[in-house]
Amino acid sequence: MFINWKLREVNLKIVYYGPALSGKTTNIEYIHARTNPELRGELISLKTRGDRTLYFDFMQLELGRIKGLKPKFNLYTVPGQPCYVASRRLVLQGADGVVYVADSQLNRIKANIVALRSLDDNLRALGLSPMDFPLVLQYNKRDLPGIAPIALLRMQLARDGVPQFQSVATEGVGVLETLKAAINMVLSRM
Ligand SMILES: Nc1nc2c(ncn2[C@@H]2O[C@H](COP(=O)(O)OP(=O)(O)OP(=O)(O)O)[C@@H](O)[C@H]2O)c(=O)[nH]1
Ligand SMILES: [Mg+2]
Repeated sequence: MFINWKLREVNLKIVYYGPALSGKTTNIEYIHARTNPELRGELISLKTRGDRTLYFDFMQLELGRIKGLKPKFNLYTVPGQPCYVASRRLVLQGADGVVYVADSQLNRIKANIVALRSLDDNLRALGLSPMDFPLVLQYNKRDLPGIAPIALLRMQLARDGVPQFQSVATEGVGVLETLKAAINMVLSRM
């Protein structure tokens, strides 16, 4: 969180985290396409030739004033491919909340767990406590065949009190609901 008292602006950072190809960039692309252009900035995506996130995606979203302050949300995605571990830690720096995007496919269960553990490790490395860090869980790709039942995903990924959403990011299902939950969580902390 960064407050510019002169402009009465509060900058808050929400990071979309998760295993490779789980749909983090798709979430942010949908948010960008669906929000009022007057309230959001450009979508900046640094991609490889194969459309994979190289460093991060970024967009800024404004909300109306709250108690005289203007909150600005900086939305980032991390690159999910295992080799970009250093980038993930850098992007996570200064985060006020995380949306963890899980891939519902049965063959991605292990990747989901590994990525969630790496999120905890990275938070700890930044001096934060994973257990009470603002987190929203999204179970994405609910449209595909061969997906794990929600109960199984919950058992493996969820923690007490963490808001959870099912989504089909490619169709925008559940995307804005997830974002709203993350925004509310971060604002209530503030
Ligand atoms: N069927 C289906 N495909 C999806 C869904 N969400 C994302 N995808 C597809 O999954 C692929 C990966 O999506 P991305 O959003 O690029 O994934 P990412 O998590 O940003 O991947 P990295 O940047 O490499 O970590 C793309 O082909 C998307 O179109 C979904 O809900 N359903
Ligand atoms: Mg991406």
